[in-house]
Formats: sequence, C-alpha cells, structure tokens
Amino acid sequence: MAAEKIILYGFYKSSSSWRLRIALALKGLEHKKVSLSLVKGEHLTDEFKALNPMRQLPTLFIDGMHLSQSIPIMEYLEERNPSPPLLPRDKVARAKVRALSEVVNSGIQPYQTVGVIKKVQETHKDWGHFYVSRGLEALNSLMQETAGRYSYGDQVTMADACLVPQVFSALTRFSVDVTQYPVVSRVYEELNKLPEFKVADARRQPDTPDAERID
Ligand SMILES: N[C@@H](CCC(=O)N[C@@H](CS)C(=O)NCC(=O)O)C(=O)O
Repeated sequence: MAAEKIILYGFYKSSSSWRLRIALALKGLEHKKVSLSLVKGEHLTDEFKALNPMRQLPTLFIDGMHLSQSIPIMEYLEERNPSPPLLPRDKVARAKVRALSEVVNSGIQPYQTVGVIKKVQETHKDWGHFYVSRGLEALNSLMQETAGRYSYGDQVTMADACLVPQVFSALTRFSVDVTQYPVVSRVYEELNKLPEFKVADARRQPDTPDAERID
C-alpha cells in the first residue's frame, strides 16, 4: 500500500509555514501543499478550526494525524526522520538551538501575526481578554483528547507548569470566565491541590503583597 501523502496546510508568506517548508525540504520529505490565504481569511473557517483549534497556519497532516504548532512539528519530524538532523547531538547545544527558536516563535512572531495586527488596529480594549480566551478555548479543545488527571494523562508535565500561571492570569487579570473551558478548569483545580504547585503559587511568595496573600 502506498504511503499516505504528507499535506502541509500553509500560505506562502506565513513565516511559521515557511519554517516547515524548510524542515520538510531538509528532511527530503515530499508533500502536497494546501494553500489557505491569510489575506482572504481562509484559515478562519470552521472546517479548518476542526484541524487546528487556533485557526493558525501551518498544520501538517502526517502519519494519519493533523499536527499543529511548527516547533513541535519540527521536533516530530526530527524524531521520525532523524537524518539529516535539525538539532545538534550535544544536549547543551540542543537547549541553545531550542532557545534561539523560541525567541522567534514566542518572542517575536506572535506579536506580528496577521490576526494580532488586525485586532490591534480594531481596538486595544479587549486585547488581553480576546487572546487569553482564544488560547484557552484551543487548549480546552486539545485537552479533550490529551487530558487525564492532568493536561497530558495522569503525569504532571511541562504543559501543566505552563497551564496554571496562564489560567491564574486569565482569572485575575483578564476576568475570563474559565468555566467555559471545563477540561482546563478541572485540570487547574486538580493541579492546585499538589504541594509543588501550592508552594509555587504567586499568592504564597516572599514578595507577595499582604493584600494578595493566601494561606
Ligand atoms: N506558534 C505557531 C504560530 C502560528 C501562527 O501564528 N501562524 C500565523 C501565520 S505565520 C497565522 O496563521 N496567523 C493567523 C492569525 O493569527 O489569525 C506555530 O509556530 O505554528
């Protein structure tokens, strides 16, 4: 049986799609390209939302599944097709390469993506509420598949370390009604029972102002 074709849902000037075009080319992985115009808003359909709850490009169909987020997709390609490598062998060098990637991925690109620029031009007012709600909705949708007791199964992971501070700020800074995201809310409650999360809580730190402190 012929191997299932890899499909890249992207757009020519989407920088995150471009990352994957480079990675796929380096790995020598042939693929079909499906173009969704960011200019015409073709990524905003419900059909595409079913593949990528953030409605962002790229999405890669590979090995029978749709993967989102270009960095984890590159990590997947690296594990699936180790040669030629996208990461150095040495673990310090790997951490440095990942850090460089994150400067772009989380430090620069999110501020300049079309959806953000469009929103800023409309209004500044609900900036935080809008992006935090959109992200939590996507997380909730992804966690419907991944969550056990915690974000990913029954073991605490890096994803849980990211989740708790984010939900806390959704509640306290942006007045987001997190009960709209039942899986996220349940996992948040569960994590807050753990001693490691209690000790790390923003409301229990040496520099927490008395007015914000809890026992
Ligand atoms: N961290 C994501 C970023 C995805 C992203 O922001 N993609 C842009 C195109 S480069 C997009 O689809 N923007 C549409 C929007 O923000 O509405 C990734 O690396 O895949």
